[in-house]
Amino acid sequence: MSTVIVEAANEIGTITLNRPKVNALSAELIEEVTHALDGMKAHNLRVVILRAMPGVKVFSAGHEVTELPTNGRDPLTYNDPLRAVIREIQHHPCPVVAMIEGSVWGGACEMVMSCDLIVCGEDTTFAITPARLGVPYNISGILNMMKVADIPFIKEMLFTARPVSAERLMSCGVVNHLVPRNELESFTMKLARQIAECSPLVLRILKEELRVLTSAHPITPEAYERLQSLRREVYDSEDYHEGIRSFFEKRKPNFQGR
Ligand code: YXS
Repeated sequence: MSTVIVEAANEIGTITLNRPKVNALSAELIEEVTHALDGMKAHNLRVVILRAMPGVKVFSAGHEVTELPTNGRDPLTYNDPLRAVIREIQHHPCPVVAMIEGSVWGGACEMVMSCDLIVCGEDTTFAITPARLGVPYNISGILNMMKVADIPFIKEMLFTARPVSAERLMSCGVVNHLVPRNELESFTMKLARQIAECSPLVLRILKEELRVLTSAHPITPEAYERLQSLRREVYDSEDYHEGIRSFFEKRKPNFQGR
C-alpha cells in the first residue's frame, strides 16, 4: 500500500502522508515523498501542499525509530532519508506549503519547518524530541531551525522536548497562519491559489535566493569537526541506547549522562 497520496489540479500539487499508524518517517515513506516531488517538478506545478489525512491526531511521529542505527553509526548523516527529504523540500523549485493538523514530533518538526509556509489547525503541537531519545541532532538540522525561530524558543523546544502549542508557534513566528481545523483546507487552498497566480519563474528564484542567503553561515572546518566529534560522543553513549530502548519499552528514559 502506498504511504503517500499524490494529487494535482490547477497547477497545485498535494502530497498526503498516509502511513499507519502515525506517519513515522520511514525510508520507504520518504522515498515516496521524494518521488512525488520529482513528479511535480516534471509537471511544472506552481505550489505543493504537504499534509496528512484529514482529522489525524498525529501529523507525523518523526523519524521511524526502528530505523535509527544502534551499531555506533551516526543516526543523522547527510544521506539519512530524513535529511534527504528536508533538502528536497528546500531545493524544490516552487513553494511548498505545509498544512498541519494534530501533533508533530521529532525530525518531522524540522521537515515541516523547512517548508516555505506553514498553515496549522488550532490543535497543532510541535515537539522536538532528540533530548528525550538521546539523539545528537545534526548541525544542518539545528541551522534549519535557526532560520525560522529565535534561539530562546528553539532552546526551549530542544531542552524540554515537550509539545508546544499552535498559539506559541504562531506568536514565535514559526507558523504563518493558525486557523480553525474545519477551515484549514479551504484556507490553505486559497493561499496556494494566490501563490499559483504569481510568476513561477520569479517564485523559483526568490525561493532559491532565500535558501542560499539563509544558509550562509560562517563555520570553520575545525569548528565543524569539533561539533561532529561532540555528536559522536553522544551516539556512542549509553544514553543513546537507553533513549531508544526506553521508547520501545514504553517507559521514561533513565539517562546517566554517559
Ligand atoms: O506499539 P505499536 O506497534 O502500536 O506502535 C506504536 C508506536 O511504537 C508507534 N510509533 C512509532 N514507530 C516508529 N517511529 C516512531 N517515531 C513512532 N512513534 C510511534 O506507533 C504506534 C502508536 O503509538 P502510540 O501507541 O504511542 O500512540 P499514541 O497515540 O499514544 O501516541 C502517539 C505519539 C506520536 C504521541 C507517540 O507514539 C510518541 O510520542 N511517539 C514518539 C514521538 C517521537 O519522540 N518522535 C521522535 C522520533 S526520532 C526523530 O524524529 C529524530 C531522530 S530526533 O529524535 O532527533 O528528533
